[in-house]
Amino acid sequence: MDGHDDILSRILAGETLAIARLMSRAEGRPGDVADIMADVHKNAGRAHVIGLTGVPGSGKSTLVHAMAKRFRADGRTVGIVAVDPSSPYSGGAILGDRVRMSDLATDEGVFIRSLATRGALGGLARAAMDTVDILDAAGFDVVLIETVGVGQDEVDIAGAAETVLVLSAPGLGDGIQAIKAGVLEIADIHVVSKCDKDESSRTVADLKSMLHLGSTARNHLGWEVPVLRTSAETNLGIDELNDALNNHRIHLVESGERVIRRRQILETRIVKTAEDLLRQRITQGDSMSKAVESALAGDKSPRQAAEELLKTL
Ligand SMILES: Nc1nc2c(ncn2[C@@H]2O[C@H](COP(=O)(O)OP(=O)(O)OP(=O)(O)O)[C@@H](O)[C@H]2O)c(=O)[nH]1
Ligand SMILES: [Mg+2]
Repeated sequence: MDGHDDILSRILAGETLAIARLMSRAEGRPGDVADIMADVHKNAGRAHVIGLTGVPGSGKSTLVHAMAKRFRADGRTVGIVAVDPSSPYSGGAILGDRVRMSDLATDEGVFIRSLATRGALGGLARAAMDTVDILDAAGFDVVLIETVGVGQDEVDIAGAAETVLVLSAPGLGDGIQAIKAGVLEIADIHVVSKCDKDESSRTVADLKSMLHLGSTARNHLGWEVPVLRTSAETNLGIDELNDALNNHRIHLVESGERVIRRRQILETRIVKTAEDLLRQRITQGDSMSKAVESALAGDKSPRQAAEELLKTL
């Protein structure tokens, strides 16, 4: 059994095996690694954490790949957290991601981790954020998180990044409309992918008019949310996206928004983790079955039973 200090120093030194092992433990049995994760968290905070979300098939993985290559060209190391969508229609994409990512897989400066959604048990957001912390503490310069912009958890995960990219693509059933309400608003940078396709000008125009109409959920303190066009096929817009990401980071620091953002991110993490812990506690033991029995017998309403259950904690 490795000692705590030994694991920590191996993580901080960026040792691949130690990183992968801690990720697995943090994902599966977070309670067992709470102390080490606390030290990992203390050592995190240097990486540029970028969240990328968009509807299934919008080109997220392809763009992540192109961005990772661009960062590597500047000598920056990259951690990638791919949150696999649980939706059945995207089931095939997981293998596709692996194949597409494979030329990065042999690069020592890139670490790719796929996280599986774990259905009703939840805990995905917590696990994703712990994974980001590990990569950050291990010294990766940029950490990219890819999530599908469909489930609330997935949107929250992408939203809990310093810089949030929302991807739209032409030809995906009225692309812009298909994206979950509220997702467009979390963007610091909008990207329209697949701009090698003719219909993409239409998508850009639709997006711009929607952004013009809607209010933004975030106070960006002077940051103008750009709408960028990319094509992973022709490499169009990848340099511009890289510039925008760098500019956004500078903006965060100079405007003071970074502190506000960190506060929001921590709040999300604490709420998500508290939800996890609470769910675990109320479903363990026999208090739950007692609560169900009392509701079934008509002695208590579901709400009264729930309140009673919380009192037993
Ligand atoms: N023409 C064109 N096709 C693209 C581009 N980017 C991605 N695609 C294609 O779009 C499809 C989906 O790309 P992915 O990168 O897997 O999309 P995703 O958003 O990660 O998909 P999920 O993970 O399943 O949600 C693939 O067939 C890609 O080859 C692009 O810039 N131009
Ligand atoms: Mg993908």
